[in-house]
Amino acid sequence: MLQIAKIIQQFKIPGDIISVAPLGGGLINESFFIMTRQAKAVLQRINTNVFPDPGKIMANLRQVTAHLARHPNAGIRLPGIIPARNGKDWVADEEDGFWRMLEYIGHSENKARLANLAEAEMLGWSLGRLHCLLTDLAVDRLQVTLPDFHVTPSYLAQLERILATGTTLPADVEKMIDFIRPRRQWASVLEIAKNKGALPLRIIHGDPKLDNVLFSKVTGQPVAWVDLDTLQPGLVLYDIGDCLRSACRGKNGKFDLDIAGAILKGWFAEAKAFLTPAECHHVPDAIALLPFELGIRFLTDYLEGNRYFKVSHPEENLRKAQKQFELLADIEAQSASLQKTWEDVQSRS
Ligand code: GN1
Ligand code: MG
Repeated sequence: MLQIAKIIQQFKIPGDIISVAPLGGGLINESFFIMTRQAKAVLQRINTNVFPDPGKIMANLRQVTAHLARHPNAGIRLPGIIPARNGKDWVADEEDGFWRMLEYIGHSENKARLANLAEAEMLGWSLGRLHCLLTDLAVDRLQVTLPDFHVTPSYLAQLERILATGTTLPADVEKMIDFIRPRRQWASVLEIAKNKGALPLRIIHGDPKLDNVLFSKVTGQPVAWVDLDTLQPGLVLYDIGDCLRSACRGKNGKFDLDIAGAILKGWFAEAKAFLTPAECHHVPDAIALLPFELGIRFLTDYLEGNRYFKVSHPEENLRKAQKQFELLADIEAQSASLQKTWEDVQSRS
């Protein structure tokens, strides 16, 4: 049986443990909020089925936190690493798995939903700021923690392998497959451009969804990005697509174009310093592609028996896939307005 106190004691956190509580709703890793008499911290067990070599995650995190710490006016930060007593950044063994401890960023909160356009603009700014700060750290200094993450055609190929086995599918799955089919060619749009050398590899967050940014409870401003396991080389377009995917879905399930415009405005205020014309050109594709990709990932996991994402009931991945495809359908319905919004953001900035 896992004794969490035994794990905590292996990290350089001072004071006796007062409490340990589960933290956040992540679908991959396990996170705990730790309080001792003298300190607070976040303890996480990395899912080694998803991340086969978590040492790479920690090496990337160490480099990036050190890099940001050198910027006098960074404006945004990442949680620091609390080292282990063994001299490394983590503890690991066969039985209990791979654990790391990170700084708890106090007086801050994450948001399930944005309250207004000002918050949306700040969210966009905080992502653009992170991207901008990372442009002067050479991309080849970072290791790949999760190969082919956000390579949509790879997820599509995985789904097609399952379908090729000829299993009988329920009607709602058939409907989703019918939705996916006409979009298969388009799903390679970013990969084709990347492989032609038209889109540069940059250091990206990889999972910059709304609830991975912490806002200060004092100033209301974004202060830190968390969930850094996919901080690795990739396309910056994956990040802006994923940010809008997570933050622009309104209560009615529709894509909120005003929120999208505000996020893009905040992001571009920083990102215009480095974005290439080809990257700018593909922003609308990325906004549509990320919900498509996540829908495919949820659906595939459902068909494979819910092995990747944590679920609390067997149909959860299927319902989540449906929501992503509905979001994409609405993005497509508003594509002309989205294009115009993005053009306005670029010309007004
Ligand atoms: C996973 O565990 P969590 O929620 O931070 C996933 C993301 C998805 C997200 C959907 C490594 O992140 O790509 O967007 O679920 N992370 C990984 O909720 O697969
Ligand atoms: Mg994550």
